[in-house]
Amino acid sequence: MNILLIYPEFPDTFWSFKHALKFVGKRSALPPLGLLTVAAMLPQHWSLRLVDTNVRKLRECDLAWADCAFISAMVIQRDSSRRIIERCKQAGLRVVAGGPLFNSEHEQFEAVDHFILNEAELTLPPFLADLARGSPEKIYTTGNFANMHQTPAPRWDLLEMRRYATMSIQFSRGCPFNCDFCNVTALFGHKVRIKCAAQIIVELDTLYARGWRGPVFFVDDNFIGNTPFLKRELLPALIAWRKEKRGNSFFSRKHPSTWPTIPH
Ligand code: B12
Repeated sequence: MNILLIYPEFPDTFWSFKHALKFVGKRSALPPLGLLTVAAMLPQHWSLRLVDTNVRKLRECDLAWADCAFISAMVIQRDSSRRIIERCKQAGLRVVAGGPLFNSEHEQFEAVDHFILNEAELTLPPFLADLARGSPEKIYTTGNFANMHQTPAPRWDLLEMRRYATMSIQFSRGCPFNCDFCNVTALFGHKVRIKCAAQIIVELDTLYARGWRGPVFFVDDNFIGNTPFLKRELLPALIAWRKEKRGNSFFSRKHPSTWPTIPH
């Protein structure tokens, strides 16, 4: 099975950094980490091709090659998602969609064949099993949260890394707090779920081995949500990792969606 993993284009907003990126010779700020993570959960004998339309165009030959399209998007990519879904359907592809946009409003996308909602660690395996049996359903969803110890390392080999300003790693999901300006807990829950330090080191080693020398963004909802683990295990592991390496800096976030006054 030939799978096209497609990331729709961002509109020209502040957070797309479109104009600033030209100064550093990059096409996009960050990779589509959701799609790269989902790619690592797909059967190994499937052929995968990533098209991040922020980096390059979706070509007719991509569509002709594929049997099926996997699309991920945020709400801000709504319009470009619609255009891509239409092209995929015209090309006769089966369309599978997941990620924040479809978690928020899947009912707005009638043309999509299958929605894999919430965390793919939980909802993708039943879809793949049903697909193998020849009877996949329209919607896969769950009220549970995934154990991140089972989250595979992203498929960095699918990415044209040099096109991006920053690489990203996700260490945890969820946040223990209840801030009225943020919807992270509604999406990912109050319990902070974490990867173990060894998983993070494998991800960093892979990025380094593939030649990445640049910033690494920890995209966590709240990087300091599990302070004891951070102090005891992750930070010492990161400090030790960096001692032997050159060229990588780390940063974590105060997410823009928690700054309600910033235009987008
Ligand atoms: C990194 C990040 C960014 C980066 C860009 C990332 C990129 N790829 O280019 C930056 C900092 C630029 C950014 C900006 C914005 N962001 Co942002 N961002 C994130 C963040 C923190 C991490 C995303 C990530 O890498 N996650 C890790 C991956 C592994 O998780 P995932 O994508 O959810 O994927 C999992 C599942 O969703 C599923 N899945 C995902 N895709 C698919 C596809 C298929 C086919 C399948 C089967 C499954 C599947 O499987 C994965 C594994 O479980 C999330 C919060 C979060 N915790 O996810 C917010 C988040 C995605 N952002 C959000 C928002 C609102 C924004 C802004 C609009 C903020 C603003 N006020 O301007 C801007 C818009 C950007 C723009 N260009 O205009 C919202 C989206 C809400 C929504 N319903 O769309 C989120 C969820 C944060 C929130 N508080 O609600 N963002």
